[in-house]
Amino acid sequence: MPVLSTDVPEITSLKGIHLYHAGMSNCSMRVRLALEEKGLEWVSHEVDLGAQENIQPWYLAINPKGLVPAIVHDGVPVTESNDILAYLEEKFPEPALVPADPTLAAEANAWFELAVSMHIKAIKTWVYGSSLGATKKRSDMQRYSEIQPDKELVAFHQKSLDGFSAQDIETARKMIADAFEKMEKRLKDHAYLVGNTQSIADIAWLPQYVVLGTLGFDFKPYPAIVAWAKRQEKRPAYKAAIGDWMPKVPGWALRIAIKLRRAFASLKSSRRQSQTQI
Ligand SMILES: N[C@@H](CCC(=O)N[C@@H](CS)C(=O)NCC(=O)O)C(=O)O
Repeated sequence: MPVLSTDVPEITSLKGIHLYHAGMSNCSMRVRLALEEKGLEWVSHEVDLGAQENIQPWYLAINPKGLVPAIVHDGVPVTESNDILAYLEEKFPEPALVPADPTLAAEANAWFELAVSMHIKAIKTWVYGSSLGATKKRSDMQRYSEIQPDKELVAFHQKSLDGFSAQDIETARKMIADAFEKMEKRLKDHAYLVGNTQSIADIAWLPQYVVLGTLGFDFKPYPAIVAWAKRQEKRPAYKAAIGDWMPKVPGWALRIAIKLRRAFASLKSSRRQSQTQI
């Protein structure tokens, strides 16, 4: 489990739970949901990914991979959303988010692992390829590739700058659709993904629904997932963990704003290119 050791006084002196996160980051949403479901107090530190704050030295001292989320609990940094949830479960077992029954616990972990395993190849590829576009600048890539030990992530960001192919995006969509079909089957006659209570399985997947839905993924084929998400949105944890961190405009307006931003950026870059060619 990435519980990291550090001797940086600004980190070791922190008391309580400090969360380093970003509003629309689905991995951050998971940790916020777990903290809220467990009724824990936490101090928010928003990390501006657009401004590359995540690869500044002060943040790399907390998470050497430069990724959100991370927590610092009583001076100890813990990274990776699945490991943070396991850590919180161990330190704050009530209310339990991992079922006591070992078979159900294995099922819940399998749902969580499925979400983690699809993060780059499916979720991020669909989100950035079909909607957001690149969030790094070409000039950031040299430094990023030097500090980022996860080479899949480096390749991902390079590809988001070079452009995903239609095939990449379709493969991602298909992987997501396969997972949602599995969820739809389960949720047709069950209130939760595992057992009869909220678990890390629901916490792993609700953020995917929220982010993909906001960016225009088609949920019409999945009425049971939509009904589950509506129930999830009524939980007291939802507002503090997700609702309060979402853009204050409806999804359709956000999608138009993203398209305009991308069109403007590509116009600027083609003007720059034609100026250098003259
Ligand atoms: N495996 C990590 C993935 C975390 C991750 O990819 N976070 C994204 C936001 S959702 C991030 O920090 N991206 C910044 C970057 O790639 O530079 C986890 O589960 O916590």
